[in-house]
Amino acid sequence: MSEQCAVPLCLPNNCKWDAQTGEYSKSAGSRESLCVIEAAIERLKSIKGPVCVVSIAGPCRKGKSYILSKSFDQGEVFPLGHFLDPETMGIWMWIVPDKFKDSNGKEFTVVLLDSEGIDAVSSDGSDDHCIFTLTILLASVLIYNSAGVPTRTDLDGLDFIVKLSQRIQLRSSAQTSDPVGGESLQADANQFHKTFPFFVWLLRDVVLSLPKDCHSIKDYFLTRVFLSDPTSKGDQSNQVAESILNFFPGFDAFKLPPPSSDPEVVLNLNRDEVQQDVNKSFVRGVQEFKALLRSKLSPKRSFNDGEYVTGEALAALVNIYVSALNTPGTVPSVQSAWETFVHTKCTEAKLAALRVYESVMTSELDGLLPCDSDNIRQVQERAIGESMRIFQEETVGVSASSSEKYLDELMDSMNEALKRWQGENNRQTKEQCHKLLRALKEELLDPILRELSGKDGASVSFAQIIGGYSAIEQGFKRDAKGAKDICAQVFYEFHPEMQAEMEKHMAYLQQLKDFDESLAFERQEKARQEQERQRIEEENARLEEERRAKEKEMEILKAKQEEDRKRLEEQFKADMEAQREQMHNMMTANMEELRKDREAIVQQNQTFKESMEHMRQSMEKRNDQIVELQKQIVALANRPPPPPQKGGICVIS
Ligand SMILES: Nc1nc2c(ncn2[C@@H]2O[C@H](COP(=O)(O)OP(=O)(O)OP(=O)(O)O)[C@@H](O)[C@H]2O)c(=O)[nH]1
Ligand SMILES: [Mg+2]
Repeated sequence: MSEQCAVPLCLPNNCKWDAQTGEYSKSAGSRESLCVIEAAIERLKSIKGPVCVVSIAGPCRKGKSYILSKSFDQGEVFPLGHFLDPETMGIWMWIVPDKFKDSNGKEFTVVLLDSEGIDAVSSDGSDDHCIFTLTILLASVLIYNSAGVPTRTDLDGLDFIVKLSQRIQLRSSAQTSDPVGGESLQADANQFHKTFPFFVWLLRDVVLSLPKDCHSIKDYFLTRVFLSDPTSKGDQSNQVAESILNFFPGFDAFKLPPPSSDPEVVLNLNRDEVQQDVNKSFVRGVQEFKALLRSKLSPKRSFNDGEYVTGEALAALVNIYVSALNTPGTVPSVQSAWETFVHTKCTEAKLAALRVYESVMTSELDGLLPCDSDNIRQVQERAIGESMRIFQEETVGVSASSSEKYLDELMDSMNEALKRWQGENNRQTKEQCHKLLRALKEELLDPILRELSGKDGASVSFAQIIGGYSAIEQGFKRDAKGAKDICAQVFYEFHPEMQAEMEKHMAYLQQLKDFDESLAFERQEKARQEQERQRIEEENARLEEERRAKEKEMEILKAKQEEDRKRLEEQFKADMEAQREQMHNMMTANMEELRKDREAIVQQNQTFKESMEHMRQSMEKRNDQIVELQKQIVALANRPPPPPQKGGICVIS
């Protein structure tokens, strides 16, 4: 299969495409459903950044495939038909290799979708507009391509545009009281412009000039073709015109002259040998159309304000939408499709990030336990850094508010994992410390104690016993490995064992001339204080680590929110501009009522303010958590030392 050719993104069930050879054929069966082509999905998934989808639709055999590839200088990526039968079936896809940039300098990829003629299936005897519906759902810019300048009556045939309001649902049924019913769908229709593509009507083979009072073909559309007639309210043509201006966020029109009067040239428009015979006005027109399209390109928006669609997201949406279109009685929902994608993507990103965390922890701590808790924390910090990087990379396009929940879950899982690592480290520390203490005691104190209970017991001095104890303490400090607080705890807990031992020799001890009870007590008290000091230090370090991890999480969210804010502002500005333009279009087309409705919607539009407020609140919440941790750290550091314990008679313990 040639890499220089478009691939089908989805085909009717009665069409076949061989991924190996690129061969495409139509079988005799009837058309019942749409099939998504995995090879195209794979290509889409490889685009990690935002995409702008330019789709073309319109009647059969009107040069759609030609103009779509020509508009992006892509050669003959979409096969042209030279016969009367429709050539393109389903939706074919080509990813433009050059990168484009939006007004913020953010790169995006242009995906071209060439669709079958609107009337291609009616020749099969069915009224199936699934392909058109899918094209609308996927596009950022829709080129509606038709021959000649339509008259008002020609609009009558475009009822599939009016029917979009029954074929697409904006919000998920959870948010509407009447899932597929009329009312909620009507309410949706008023908001379609939030996710629908920009509508460009491209007229081919236009030879006639514009009337004097029209500055442009768009002006002609608004004042002639779309002009609302109050006496024929509810007419099909009125409804089509209103739907175009109401559902789509923007409208423009462009006309192209015929490429040539010579049928041979027209038929072979892509061949080098006919290029000198192509009308210059056509070539110029194509260049101007290219420029018009360029001005409309921007990353595809998702259902949620401030989020955009990546190649990967588009691949997921294709699958979700096609599955809805194939299910009788189901209307594809823009919101639930996006929510499904966000949930799947963020869950995958969380799991991938957690795997990275585990692998860093395991590889760096393998064979290192028992070790100082600080070592574990340092590894933990590196592992969190790596894991967050993955999470951020995997969730591009998804806003901070949508990904926050999953990031919190990821942090919780990593904290749980840290506790497990620390628990294991504490266990191993304890085990080793016990072993060490026993060995030290056996070596350094037991011989003295044996002597004490022997026949020469009287020759033992209390200083000797204290010396043995000090030697154990030094040996322990030198050789104990692991969590410091646990070492100190084990050392302190070792005293009762010693005490029991000492009590056996009490009678002898009290006879020793240099026996000093308070000195013995001091030793125990020192061990207790050391244990407490280490415990506080550990608690302090733990809180400090928690604070750093929270800060890291906050950094990620801040970076995401900063991007969201920029994008929201940009989208809001573009929205306002588009709304104004579209209201102006409505006014020109005499659709005063529609214009007023739109104005009311614009005035109610709180999303920008709400999103900003949500961002501010979530930042504040995290800031508060960090401040609280900081307070706990200070409080812990300033805690007065615990009072000495009043114990009974102690010897060494
Ligand atoms: N008259 C005319 N013919 C054109 C124009 N542009 C391309 N063609 C020719 O029209 C024929 C069909 O072109 P396609 O691009 O395959 O048309 P299409 O709309 O994609 O056709 P289907 O996929 O079958 O719906 C080819 O022979 C083209 O060379 C144009 O502006 N005017
Ligand atoms: Mg075609």
